[in-house]
Amino acid sequence: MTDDEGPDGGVLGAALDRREDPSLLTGEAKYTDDITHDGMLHMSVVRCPYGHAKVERVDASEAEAHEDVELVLTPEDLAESDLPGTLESIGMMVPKENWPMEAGPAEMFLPDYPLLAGDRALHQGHPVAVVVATDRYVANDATELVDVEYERLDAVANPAEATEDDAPALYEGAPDNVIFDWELGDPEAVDEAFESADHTVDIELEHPRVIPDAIEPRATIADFDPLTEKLTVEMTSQNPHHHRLWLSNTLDYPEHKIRIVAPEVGGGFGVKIHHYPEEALTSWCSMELERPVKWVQKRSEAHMTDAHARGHVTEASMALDDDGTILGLQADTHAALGAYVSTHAPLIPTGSYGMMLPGPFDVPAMRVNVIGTFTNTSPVDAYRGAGQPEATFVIQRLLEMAARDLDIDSAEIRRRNFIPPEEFPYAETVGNMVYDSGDYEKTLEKALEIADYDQYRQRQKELRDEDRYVGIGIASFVELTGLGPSKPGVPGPLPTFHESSLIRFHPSGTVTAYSGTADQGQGHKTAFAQVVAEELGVPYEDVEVIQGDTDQVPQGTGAFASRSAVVGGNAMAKSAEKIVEKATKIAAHQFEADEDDVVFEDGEFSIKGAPERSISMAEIAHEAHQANAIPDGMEPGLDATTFFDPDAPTIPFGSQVCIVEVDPESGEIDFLEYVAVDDCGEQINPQIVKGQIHGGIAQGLGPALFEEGKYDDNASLVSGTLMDYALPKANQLPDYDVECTVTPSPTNELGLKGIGEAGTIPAPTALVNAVVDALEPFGVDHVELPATPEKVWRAVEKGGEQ
Ligand code: MCN
Ligand code: SMO
Repeated sequence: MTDDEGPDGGVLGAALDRREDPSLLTGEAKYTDDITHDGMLHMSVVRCPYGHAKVERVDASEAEAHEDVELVLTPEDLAESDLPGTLESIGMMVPKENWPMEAGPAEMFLPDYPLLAGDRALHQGHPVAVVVATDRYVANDATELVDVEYERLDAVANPAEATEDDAPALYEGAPDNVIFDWELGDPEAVDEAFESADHTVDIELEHPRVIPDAIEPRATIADFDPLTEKLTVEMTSQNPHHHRLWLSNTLDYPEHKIRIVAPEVGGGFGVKIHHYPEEALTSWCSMELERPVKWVQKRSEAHMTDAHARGHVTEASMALDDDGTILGLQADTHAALGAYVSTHAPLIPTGSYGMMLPGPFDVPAMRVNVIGTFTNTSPVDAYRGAGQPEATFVIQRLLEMAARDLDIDSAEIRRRNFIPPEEFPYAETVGNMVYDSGDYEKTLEKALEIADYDQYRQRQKELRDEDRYVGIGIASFVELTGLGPSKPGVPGPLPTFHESSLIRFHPSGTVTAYSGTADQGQGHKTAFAQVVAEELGVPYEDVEVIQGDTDQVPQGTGAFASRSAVVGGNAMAKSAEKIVEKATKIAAHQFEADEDDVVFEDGEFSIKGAPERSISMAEIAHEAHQANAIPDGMEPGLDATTFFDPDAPTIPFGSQVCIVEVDPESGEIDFLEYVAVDDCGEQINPQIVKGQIHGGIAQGLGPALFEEGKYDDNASLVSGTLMDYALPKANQLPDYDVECTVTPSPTNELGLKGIGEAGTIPAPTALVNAVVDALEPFGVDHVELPATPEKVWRAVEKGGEQ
């Protein structure tokens, strides 16, 4: 097998270089901010500087008087307009009886999410007004001419404190700041497990808030054409068709009159899924002015207003028998959802966290309670891993504590608890999930072998005698990927969770393939071309892939929940199958043979047993368009469209082993080894898969080591810029050894599972487990995230006192 060939000798599964890279790496690629239109204006946003404030008065007169200012929109204008003016969250769009999870929140408090704060601004950065001017700098400066009078109110940022009696309520209808109080599992079975257990462990932890930072901030150009009445919106979107529907609702404007185009998008990681005020405000301004309007977010605005992530306060415990077998698990979590309920926010701490809490383990009894709370902060929503780094942290920290107490090796306690391979396909869990396929131990064994685990355990003992502290951290995980289906009953937000594909065969035999998903750097144009080329038997170079334009692609869902390969890839394969089916009929007609006698191999049709006479797929495409020699009554052309709605999500898995040396004097952490073994089923392109795992680990280690979104007691963001928010740099991260095992998913023909988030999920846990293991001689039993040198040092000091 070379890099140009997959396991079966074809292009599917080949580790090809990504075809999109030359333009991305040479700076040729066009991002939203690279685009200009004639007569384009620029929007800038006036934002509330406080965590919580009454908006007493907005006086725009001075800004309006500026000669280069074309428009100022205030809350009064919004109230006077006939726009709905609020954003929807999926909680609003899904009737309760159709809540896409069996165990979904029974009730939710869902307030309006206004485009512009009215009488009250509920978090720092919420838009209060917008200014449109002829030039970006004038627009920015003119925001200072809008005179807003605020009265500051008490604010709360911590999700657990938000539910206390003396906390300020964000909404009258939710005096305790509770959005939902969700419980899953069997409390009685858990009580019994804890009563009968030989051993229990418990932990109180905070999973700190993470602020996502894609290289490209959010940006929008809205261009309303008064003649055609078409609104074209170029924007940084992971899911253009969803954004079209949401914008249609927010602006009360027909969906077919809106075209969303996602140009090259410089990273999304979840942030660019959601529906925010600014894209709708830009569109509204363009419709008012009948001119193109551009808005480009500044980094400090991104920190204040992009959906944040994690932000849990948790108490959890585990019951085990004395050989380390898990008997019960319980967790009580306060999850900060911010000042408004963002698009998918309720699903993250429930479906992706609560239901995934058992991880890869056979947990016989579980109870989890999640209280989603309002806080005076930016909304919290999906971000790479979405709830599962949090879930993995809880169960894998508890298991690690139990291993230490019971004096069982960290790897061994995991082996004893994994769901065994014979339970598959379709192992059912106490989280109400169905896992499709798995061989969890295999990834662990492979990771241990690569990391030379046994040798490091030995070294660890020897080095302690030299006052050197090496620690080994293991984290095994599973993940919910490949969402759908769309139909309720299985996790998956509406409006859609299926994926479309359209394959167009041109008369010359080349192909354009359209996919409903839209990438932000994941390499879909390469991967989907591999699927199409393989299935159609045409050269890879003859296939072009188009995404990210709602007027070109029939319908779509988008790139998130690591779903594009599974749902989009299989949609492609299915359209290709339809084409092969029709082409077979044409070939039979040409051969004057029975359809059943026609074989299709390596892009050539021939008659069984008579390979000397053959017709290529490209020739058939030509014939199909010529329509001279096709069966009577057959439509000309050779295109196919598919909407693929899978029956179930896919559950990839893996294990990471992190080996560090910790300096107890300074709290500094040095990486010695970092091994990740992942299983995402079959792979379309192993090089892309590895790249995804690399990026994913970095995104998990950032919040493990340094990243923390902090608000002060007034809910003012302390980490508002990259001066105060430490993104990891390449030289601070280890070299990774990345390997894969292959356990195909039975849910889809290609046998794929998602990989886009897998690296991120176990990384914080692997790191903390390693640090705690290193510091065992100091009595350290936990280090909070992020494990900064200060926290590590304090843990050593505190541990020493015990
Ligand atoms: N792939 C494959 N074989 C598989 C699975 C995936 O070859 N068995 C390939 C796919 O063809 C695709 C890539 O790996 O090129 C990732 O596929 P998938 O796991 O389906 O994820 P999506 O394409 O749906 O991307 C979303 C996912 C998520 S949810 C986040 S968050 C994240 C991630 O991708 N954001 C990213 N990786 C990112 N990578 C980049 N560069 N930028 C982001 O914003
Ligand atoms: S957080 Mo990924 O875009 O689902």
